[in-house]
Amino acid sequence: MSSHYPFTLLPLPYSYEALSPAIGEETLHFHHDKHMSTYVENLNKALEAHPDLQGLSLESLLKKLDRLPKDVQTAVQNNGGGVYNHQLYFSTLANPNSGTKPSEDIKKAIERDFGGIEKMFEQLKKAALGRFGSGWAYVVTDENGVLSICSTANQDVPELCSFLPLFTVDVWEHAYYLDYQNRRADYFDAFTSLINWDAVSRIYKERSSHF
Ligand code: MN3
Repeated sequence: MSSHYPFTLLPLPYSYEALSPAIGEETLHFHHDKHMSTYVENLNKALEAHPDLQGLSLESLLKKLDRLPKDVQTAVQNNGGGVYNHQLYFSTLANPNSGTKPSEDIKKAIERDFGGIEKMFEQLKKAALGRFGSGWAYVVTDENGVLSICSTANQDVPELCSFLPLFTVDVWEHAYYLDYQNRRADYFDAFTSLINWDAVSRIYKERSSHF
């Protein structure tokens, strides 16, 4: 994605079949090419009349949400958040056979803060299933590298509560309905096999370099 307006839709970093059967080809086409694409378009539309905001990165826009002009605030919250969340979601998934591995640093942090990967997924699942309606559940780090679970409604982002996300599960129905209908728990269980640990470890390292 370009770093500021006009934002563009990044292609998926894998083929549309890559996550099948956990997440099917048709779901990925709709989710990426239609849903995510609409957030990008609507974010650009919202910024069209605000040349003063057009040089800002997506993270900067979201961080200064409270100080944005009223007529653009909700549009940036919903569509900017939509772009941010989907970018994170799609870029931290991979085919389960691609052999990605958690780094030693993140492995240690997961052990220390959750008691292991399975326990981390148990807590993330609780947040994902507990989110009423549409939203997201994340594994996040704080400024000291301590990991925890966070959940947001709609397209809100964890930056709004000063957490730095490492990866996320989209629990909007559009993310799983074609494959799982109402079975959000089954979608979640399949999702855990798709984590791109190389990407997540890289993000943790980037976040950690600011600590
Ligand atoms: Mn989605």
